[in-house]
Amino acid sequence: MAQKTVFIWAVLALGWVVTGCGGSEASGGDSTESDSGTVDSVTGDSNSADTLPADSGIGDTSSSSVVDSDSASAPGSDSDVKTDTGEEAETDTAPRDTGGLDSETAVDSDTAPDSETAADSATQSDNGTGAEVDTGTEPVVSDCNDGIDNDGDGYVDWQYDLGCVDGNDDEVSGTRANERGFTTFDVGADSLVIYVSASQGKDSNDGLSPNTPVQTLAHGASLMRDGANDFLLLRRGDTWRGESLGRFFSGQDADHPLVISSYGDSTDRPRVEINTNFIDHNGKPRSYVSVVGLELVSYPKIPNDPEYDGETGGGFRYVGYGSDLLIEDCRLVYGELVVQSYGEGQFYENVTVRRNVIERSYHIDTCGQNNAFRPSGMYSSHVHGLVIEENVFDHNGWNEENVPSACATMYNHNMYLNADDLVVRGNIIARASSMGIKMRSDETGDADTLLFENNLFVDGEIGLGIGGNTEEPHRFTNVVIRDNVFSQVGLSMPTDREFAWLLDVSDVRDAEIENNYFLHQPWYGNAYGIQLGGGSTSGINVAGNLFYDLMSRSLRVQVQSGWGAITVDGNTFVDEAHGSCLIVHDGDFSETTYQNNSYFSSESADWFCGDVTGTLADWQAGSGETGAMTWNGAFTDPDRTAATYAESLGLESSLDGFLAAAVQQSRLNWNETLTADAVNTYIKDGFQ
Ligand SMILES: [Ca+2]
Ligand SMILES: [Ca+2]
Ligand SMILES: [Ca+2]
Ligand SMILES: [Ca+2]
Repeated sequence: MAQKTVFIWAVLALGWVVTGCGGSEASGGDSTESDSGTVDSVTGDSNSADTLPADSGIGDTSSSSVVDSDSASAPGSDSDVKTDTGEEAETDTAPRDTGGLDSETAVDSDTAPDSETAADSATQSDNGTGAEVDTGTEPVVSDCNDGIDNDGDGYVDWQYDLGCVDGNDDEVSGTRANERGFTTFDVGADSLVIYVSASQGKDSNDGLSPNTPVQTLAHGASLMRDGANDFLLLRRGDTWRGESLGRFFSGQDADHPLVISSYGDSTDRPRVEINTNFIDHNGKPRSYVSVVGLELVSYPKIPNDPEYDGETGGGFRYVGYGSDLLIEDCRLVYGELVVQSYGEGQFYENVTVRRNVIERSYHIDTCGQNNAFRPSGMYSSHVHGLVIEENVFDHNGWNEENVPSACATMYNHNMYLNADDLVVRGNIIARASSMGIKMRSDETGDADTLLFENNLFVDGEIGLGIGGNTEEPHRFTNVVIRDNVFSQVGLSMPTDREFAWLLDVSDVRDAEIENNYFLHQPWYGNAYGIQLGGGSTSGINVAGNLFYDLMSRSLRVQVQSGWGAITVDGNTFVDEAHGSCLIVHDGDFSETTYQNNSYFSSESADWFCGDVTGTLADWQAGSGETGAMTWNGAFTDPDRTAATYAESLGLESSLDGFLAAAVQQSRLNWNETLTADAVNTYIKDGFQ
């Protein structure tokens, strides 16, 4: 962690500009260039959807034939995939780089040790959502562990009945609110349920019962029916290698999806070691599919794997269109989740990504800001209705600790998103190569109705960036950013560049930025809590946020002529240690209203910089702020971080220690204390 004493003046003089993905190059000092430099490649990404070559190989999208041929060709589909979506897809679709997994190694080296502990403590301490758990070691008897088919559907207990969240539940599927936040399923009267076991199955079996499972995923898939409410269940604790499902199928309708899930006595997810995408729509429509509870690891990216190459792998490549796709409770290691609408006037709609762990997507040879490879954790383009909630996105875009040439770059992120009706809620977004979330939009209104709520952003070099890439006005509209915690962005300096930007908002029309916590950035002068920039920023309400322990600038406002109606109201700005400017406001005040904010800086005189420099009195005179006051309060425990939280749970007292436990989350080993909401509540409670 470098410590910096850079003067703000220097920063200003260099004129850093936030530019989103490309913009992350800021520290180089060149904003504009970086933009344009990266823009191309970046632009390629989002445009790629449009320019993707049609699937030449596979002409028809019509239902059944496609299905057959698809699934048939699944194993061999590599060639298809590559040829079809070709180079463009690769360069463009950043996502395609689904890393492999070194799960073993990864796990060993950094994740495993703690995780065990975490898991243990978890289970003991709070796992028992039910009151029963507390009462001691006696297993609680519930419908889901009583040996009885309580709901008469032919499936017994948590091992086999998909209406069970775990052993402490009933066998009927309910709403997520009634199933502790997980998606459960009822098997339909006309559903087929196909069992697959790598360890116990034979492809000569019928696959219709847990006693007669088939062995390979491809054979299991061949028994499914396209357009049906069928279930492909993988035996938990088993491992498959080198198998994938190609394009797979569609389900019946939104309420009767086709489901890939799991069964059996183990609480370990079924593990599929892949060397290509597990599912790859590859330009075709697919709808009503739920993939639940799988571990997908790209084995050519497992450092000690005999077939290691550091390049090959995959995850989910949803490039095509369709609706009502769910990915839940999966762990994706070294791979990428891509949802990219492709096809004239065709879009993905209602895509839900929940309670997954997506970690360490990477590609070798990314050092020196090489942008030839663009692994991120998740990539989306032109999705209509995208919900991303309660996931762990950790350490995506790089894996330098385990693979020295897999360096962090400014191009790779935990999430790289374009969507309308986007909800990003309750996620842990940690240790990104560059940005926790990069929002992308190249045209006016091309990303509309975006909600970011109660996420934890930690480490990386930029928290959430909304802007960059082009200068079209109002590229982002109707944005709500509330109740998030941004803490220790810049902690590990992934790309070795000394800066930390927590939230950048540029060319946004109508945004509520409310009740967020911008915390703990004691290292760099090239830094801010929030930056408002761009040429068309308007209708922005920054209210009720807390800025604490930020070196350099808490709020940076760079007014331009196209701005309108900016309000900064009722925020608290406190720097007790770094002698910082709390607000740097460049430009006039005709479109900005400051009111009712509280301020304290350890800087002797200049609490404010930019066009009004000086004391609070100077600021009030120059900015016209009414109701401003000097903060003279005290916080109960403002130094709380993910590390101190980990310590409070009995884990290693570090961010790494916390994340090592968090990436072990799964439905059958769920620990409420390891959620973003739990960490955020703990941190926020330190500011009472
Ligand atoms: Ca039962
Ligand atoms: Ca049952
Ligand atoms: Ca239930
Ligand atoms: Ca049931």
